[in-house]
Amino acid sequence: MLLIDIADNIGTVTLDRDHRRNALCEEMVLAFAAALESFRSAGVRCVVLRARAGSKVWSAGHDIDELPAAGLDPLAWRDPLRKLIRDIETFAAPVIAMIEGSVWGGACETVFACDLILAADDATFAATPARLNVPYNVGGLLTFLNAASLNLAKEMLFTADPISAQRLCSLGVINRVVDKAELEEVTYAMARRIVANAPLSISVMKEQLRILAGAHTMSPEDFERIQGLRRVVYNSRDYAEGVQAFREKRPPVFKGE
Ligand code: LCV
Repeated sequence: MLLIDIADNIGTVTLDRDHRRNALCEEMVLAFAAALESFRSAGVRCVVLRARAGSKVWSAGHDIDELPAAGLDPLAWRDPLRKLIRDIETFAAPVIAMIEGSVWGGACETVFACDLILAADDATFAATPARLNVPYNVGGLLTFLNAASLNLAKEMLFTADPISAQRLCSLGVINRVVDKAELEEVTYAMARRIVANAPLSISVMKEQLRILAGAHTMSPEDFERIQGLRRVVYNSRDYAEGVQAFREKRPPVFKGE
């Protein structure tokens, strides 16, 4: 499910589950965590997260077959996607997302949680909770808010439309858009520049920025209100319809109940 490589203090993780469009299943997330552990032991100073060259789909997001039945929080703390995001954010060295093809749902958040994003000119990004009637979790929405302006986050989340890499780059969400033929060279040139700098300074600044980006106060009452609202959504008939429609390869019919 993953190809792992270490060269010149750069660790590379290649998503390799194309038959399921690199959907992020639990087994893949656990393999990613193991890869990061091996990178830590090897003293890796920069990670590149990519799909195989020429991929049409970078990742189709959360493995829909692993979404829980209605009545259970689909993005609870222990969910594989939540673990993947935390592992990226807390890894001591920078993680560069190297994107070609389309990115969907939780994979969009995964990319936005990376430290740097370099994308090919054909890459697109679609946030899809509204396509499945999934009530995104608070930390996940914060990832989007830290990456994009409030109205862009709302456009992505409410329309679920794929947004071009060029547009996200013009809005500061993506670091670089590069011609696909040069993407790998430009990405690894940036990784080498990071590796040549001081790893302690970089890892401490990464952790400081993670803490600052997450420094939001919320009253227990507000948090409980949000969780109650989310429970209504994942308890709804629309939640079951969203997953069922995907499995039956048909458009969902949402009734707001
Ligand atoms: C499991 C899949 C998936 C998949 N899971 O190929 O952000 S949230 O809240 O929504 C969060 C919960 C989340 O991330 O949910 C997932 C959101 N992702 C999506 O909505 C994208 C769903 N996938 C697609 O729309 C298409 O698969 C794309 C456009 C990515 C690729 O289309 P393409 O025609 O190239 P297929 O659809 O034929 O997919 C190939 C196989 O991969 C499975 C899909 O069911 C199919 O399996 P079968 O060959 O058994 O039919 N697959 C694709 N995405 N997220 N399985």
